[in-house]
Amino acid sequence: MALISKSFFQKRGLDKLKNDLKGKANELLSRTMDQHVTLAVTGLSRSGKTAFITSLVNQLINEGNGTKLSFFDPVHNGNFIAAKRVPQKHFHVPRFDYDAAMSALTAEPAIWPEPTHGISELRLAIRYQPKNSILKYATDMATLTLDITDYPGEWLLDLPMLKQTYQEWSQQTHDLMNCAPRAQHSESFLDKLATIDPFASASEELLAELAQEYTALLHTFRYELGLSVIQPGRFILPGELAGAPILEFFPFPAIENLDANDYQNAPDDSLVGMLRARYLEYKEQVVRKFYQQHFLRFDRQIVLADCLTPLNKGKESFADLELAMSMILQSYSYGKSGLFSRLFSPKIDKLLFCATKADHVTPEQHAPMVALLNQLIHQNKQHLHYEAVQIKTLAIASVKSTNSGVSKYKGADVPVIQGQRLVQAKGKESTEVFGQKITLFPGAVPSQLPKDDYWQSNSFDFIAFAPLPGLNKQQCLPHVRMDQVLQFLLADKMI
Ligand SMILES: Nc1nc2c(ncn2[C@@H]2O[C@H](COP(=O)(O)OP(=O)(O)OP(=O)(O)O)[C@@H](O)[C@H]2O)c(=O)[nH]1
Ligand SMILES: [Mg+2]
Repeated sequence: MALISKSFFQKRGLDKLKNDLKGKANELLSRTMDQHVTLAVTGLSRSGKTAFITSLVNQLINEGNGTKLSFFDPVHNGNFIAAKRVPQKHFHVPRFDYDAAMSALTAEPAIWPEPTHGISELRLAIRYQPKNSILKYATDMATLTLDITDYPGEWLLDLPMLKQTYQEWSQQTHDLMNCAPRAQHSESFLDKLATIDPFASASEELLAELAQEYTALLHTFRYELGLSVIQPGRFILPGELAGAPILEFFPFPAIENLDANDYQNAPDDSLVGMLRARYLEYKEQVVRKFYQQHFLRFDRQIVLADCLTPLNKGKESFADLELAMSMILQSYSYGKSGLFSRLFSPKIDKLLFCATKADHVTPEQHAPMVALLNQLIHQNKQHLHYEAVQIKTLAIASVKSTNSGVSKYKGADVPVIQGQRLVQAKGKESTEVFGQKITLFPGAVPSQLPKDDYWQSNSFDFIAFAPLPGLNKQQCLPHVRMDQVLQFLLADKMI
């Protein structure tokens, strides 16, 4: 009896040990195999970043409730289990305010989330059932940790400054300020600079005052003229640097007795010397630091572009978007000759460009929207070498605010959209005034970069809409192609 009992217990002990070991091995395997993706979302101000992240999170945590994610394989194939928000990794970075955004979109009447002015983060834990990867032998439930970072595209506009001296930057910015449509607004500021002796010792107050004027000009360029090239980007979106002296400089154009040597060697307490010092400090402490502390961590990047607003504003605004896109793309130019690869070595492996607010136009205009965005990107292709980076372009609506249909006009079928018009108070960023329900064909999107004659013969009327009424926090937000976004960005990590 004692003998039987001993071998019985020995066997049980061995089994338990085997099971424990197997469990430990599985746990270790699944822990080491647990996936992690850092997703960065950028775009110029008002391009739709907040709406995009809110919708992406909402689609994942409410999966299956309301809308379909037919093109997102993990959902389509049934291996998606659930997603939930978990505490973010970096406690020093502000939290992306998902709850405030959802409260705005589900309010009565529904409103758009407030503009945001800096970087923020949010972390999701996504549970799924591995079906094809090695993980399936270890566990029937794996976790994909998704870190999402929202940051202003304006910050990327600063990258080219890293290779410019203060003199070169001043000259380039000055040239821009002397061209339409900036010239008219810049005149009095430039006239004022012309009366100042760059070699005289300058006070902090004078610098602060002129920097404020220059910043006010940048606000006019962005929010009144609808221009995209705003440098330095932090001046209109300072984030945590608001009010810091590092943001108190401006371009000082070359004048007769100011040559390259002066720009470099003017005494530190002269106006030009102080401007030079702050410019250099800005490049090191702000621009370079952003790339080192944040940009280099990103695995995947989404660049959002609102092409419709510049089309509405006209030729100069659209040309400015073209220039801004080419500046932004320098951050993703990884070829050996690229500025970026000489300064840093990023690890982004997927790059998604989205033309946002596709619900502002009728569905058959989505293909021209994508074609236009492709042209904006690929005209710079000769300068870009995306080594090992997968690129995709899509036309999306993160939060669809119109319904599309067909209307009869003079006996013919015309595609239309219907929604509640949103009137934005002029010059203000966020004041929203609701208009009436409207049904319209807003116009055709050019599928090519518009040429000069195009602007004479075409008028666009892409209007802003309020979010649809009756949205619900527990349901998926209506969208256009967010499932394709998820498919491109996440599906390969959830197999
Ligand atoms: N119709 C429609 N409008 C949208 C959509 N996404 C954004 N918008 C509009 O674009 C505006 C700006 O969107 P946000 O998501 O706040 O843009 P942002 O890039 O975060 O802007 P900043 O925080 O100022 O940098 C919103 O207030 C809406 O009017 C969309 O999917 N459909
Ligand atoms: Mg925002």
